[in-house]
Amino acid sequence: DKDFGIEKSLKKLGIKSENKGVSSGGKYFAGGSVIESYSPTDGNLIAKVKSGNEEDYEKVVETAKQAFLEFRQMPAPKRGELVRQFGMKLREYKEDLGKLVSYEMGKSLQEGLGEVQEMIDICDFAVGLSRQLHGYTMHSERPLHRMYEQYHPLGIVGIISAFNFPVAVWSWNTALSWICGNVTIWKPSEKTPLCAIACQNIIAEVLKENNLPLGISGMIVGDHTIGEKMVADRNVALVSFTGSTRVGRIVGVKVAERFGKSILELGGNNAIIITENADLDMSVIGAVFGAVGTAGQRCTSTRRLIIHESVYDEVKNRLVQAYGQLKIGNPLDEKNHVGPLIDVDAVKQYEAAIEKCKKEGGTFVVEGEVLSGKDYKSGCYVKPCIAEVENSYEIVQNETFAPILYLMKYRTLDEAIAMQNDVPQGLSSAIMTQNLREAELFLSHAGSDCGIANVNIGTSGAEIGGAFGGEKETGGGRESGSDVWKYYMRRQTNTINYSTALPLAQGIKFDL
Ligand code: UN1
Repeated sequence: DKDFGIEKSLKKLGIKSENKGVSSGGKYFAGGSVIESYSPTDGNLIAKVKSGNEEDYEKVVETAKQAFLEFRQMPAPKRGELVRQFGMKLREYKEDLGKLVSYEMGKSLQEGLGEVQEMIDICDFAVGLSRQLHGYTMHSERPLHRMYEQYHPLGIVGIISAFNFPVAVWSWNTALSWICGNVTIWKPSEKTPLCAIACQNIIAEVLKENNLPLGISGMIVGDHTIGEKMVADRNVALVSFTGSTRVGRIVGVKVAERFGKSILELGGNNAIIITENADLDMSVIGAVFGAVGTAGQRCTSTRRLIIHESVYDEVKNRLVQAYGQLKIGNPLDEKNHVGPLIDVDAVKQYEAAIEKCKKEGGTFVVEGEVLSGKDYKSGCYVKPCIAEVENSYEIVQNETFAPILYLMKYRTLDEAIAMQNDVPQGLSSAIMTQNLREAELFLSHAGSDCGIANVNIGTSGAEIGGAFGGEKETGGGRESGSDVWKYYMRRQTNTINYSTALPLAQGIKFDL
């Protein structure tokens, strides 16, 4: 077995063969059961992690609460300095962390490094923001009065993240939380606990070097009982949840029940419309990367292609040809395009989806297959496949986290937009066209109903500078860029009377 330098990277990141999965700023403990992290790339055990129990959770929360009291007193630009240093550390660890992401999660090394780059970028973004947490000043209707608004930190932000972006999603939430003056507690996916520990070790260095409270960054590796505790916990002001629509529905209700805040990033069912005016070379590359990148396990993965009838056969043929050239194998080997799925459960779901698609009438133009042989001994490698379908099929209406691409045909652009919108999810969408009218209609209020709508770009690979998230069953949350920081703060309107009288608003007279 080639090692691809993994052992060295694990060592540099402070991952041992046995680890404790609960930490406040890198101070580790754990009293729960042991989770074994296997790599989907080669099926080998990477390391063990002792998970946290409910008592451990309470401890992390207590430490976070104490840390918040100190952290909120620190000026926002100084908190920005902490995030700046974190971004610098990430640059130092980029190779090692990117490699670990690739090895533990299974995405290509390029994409693993890209994920760490997203972390670095959001840090840079947040540093600038730390001096720009602006509120409005408004004119009072009363004389010698001043009115303005300000944003205050919330307290503890809970982050529940998924396996597919095991480090970046955490950093989107922490970089903003920290400059806003919040402390964070992370419950990472149980499928990628080592990536989480590595991140904790990196931020711990920065916290220690600056003599800051370790409770600023907490983490607890644990099962759903820990997630449930966090969701119900009044100490956690905001829960940022990334995962399935099924679980997100429960999280949203539970957090709302206690009038907490939530940010939900749930399933996508993203389509590219390829019009008769599309640049087909571009369309094919965009579609293939969108569908097979991260082995179809991004929330932004391209699941559906809605193709104009006049170019349908040509696009289909080009796709079949492109899929024939895909190299599937160890994602750490840079010659491969497609790595494994996360685990054998995911492989089962891939197989079930293919079967269901066939039952509903779908025809596969590129057949799916679970790969076997010495390069595929983890049992997690599958062949990306393509099926011709109707948008109304139940399987097409659902998100399957696997590289299955659905093709459908349209006649008019209105029809294509209606198909694009006619799914329960609303995350990402794209149109391939060189025609201004088509592009603008797609972006208009009568166009895509998604949180992300692109022209001549695929559905995945969003930049951190924009607000990331989607509508409908995607949950409505936004993370990362633009003015998303406002979700991480509480807003306060302040009116100050510097006159010698007490005039009431709305002209009300109240004399004693
Ligand atoms: C996710 O799949 O959870 O837009 C996030 C993208 C990445 C983020 C995806 N920047 O594909």
